[in-house]
Amino acid sequence: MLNLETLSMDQYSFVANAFSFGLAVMASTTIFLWLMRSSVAPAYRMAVTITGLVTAIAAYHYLQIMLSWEHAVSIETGEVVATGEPFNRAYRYVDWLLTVPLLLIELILVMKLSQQETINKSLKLGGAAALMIVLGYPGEVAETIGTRMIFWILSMIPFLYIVYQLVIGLKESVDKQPENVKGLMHIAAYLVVASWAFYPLVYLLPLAGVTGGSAIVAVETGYTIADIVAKAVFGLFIFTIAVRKSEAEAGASGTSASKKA
Ligand SMILES: *C/C=C(C)/C=C/C=C(C)/C=C/C1=C(C)CCCC1(C)C
Repeated sequence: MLNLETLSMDQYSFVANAFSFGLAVMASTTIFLWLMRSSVAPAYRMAVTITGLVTAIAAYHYLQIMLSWEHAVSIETGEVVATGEPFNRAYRYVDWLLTVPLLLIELILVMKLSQQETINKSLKLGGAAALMIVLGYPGEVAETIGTRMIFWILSMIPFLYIVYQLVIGLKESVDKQPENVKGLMHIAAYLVVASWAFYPLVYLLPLAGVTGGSAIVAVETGYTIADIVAKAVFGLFIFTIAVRKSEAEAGASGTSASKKA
């Protein structure tokens, strides 16, 4: 449905630059998070490690996406010509399949709930997230608008379940967090909802009358911006929460505040 030959040369390089920017952000965030890991208390190191793992997986896939974009077309006398090698949209979906459950697990880990609750919530939310991505893919690569629409609707079911869980289901756990991070925890949960809501909207753009080269630019740069917010910006939030909780627990050690599990 999205034909690369409808791109102008400027549109083609704009998207190439967006991928390159995405790669730089993901790679540098990974280095930062992993280097700073020891500045949080041991209880939060797993959350920070996974946060960096998410951006590392994304950095690798942005490299692949960038190369696939390069190989899919050649520039001949100022025109974008398809080489016959397809632009591989599966890289994004494989990336999401791995990173989306991990993002929810980061959020759950930094809350430091009981072990049972951590496992329960990770399985429920992580499973729903994986299902959402699997259901979205057939529509992303479909030839017709109708198919794109059907898989959008199917994928929206687990998506809405996750939103419900983040806004209502986790509220009780968020309310039990220490005072100095409660506000940040709320923002983190809403940041997930707001940044994730961007994806189904971007997916719909080709159905909303955006066509040809503009549709490709809108979808590819739209997903790239959303990825940067959902993985790197969100990751730095999780890191900040881990630092604040570590500080609060060090300050309160010996009092009941540090005994919360
Ligand atoms: C780092 C990548 C992230 C956070 C990706 C999130 C992706 C989504 C929330 C995608 C959702 C979709 C729908 C709800 C319907 C249409 C198909 C998707 C997969 C774009």
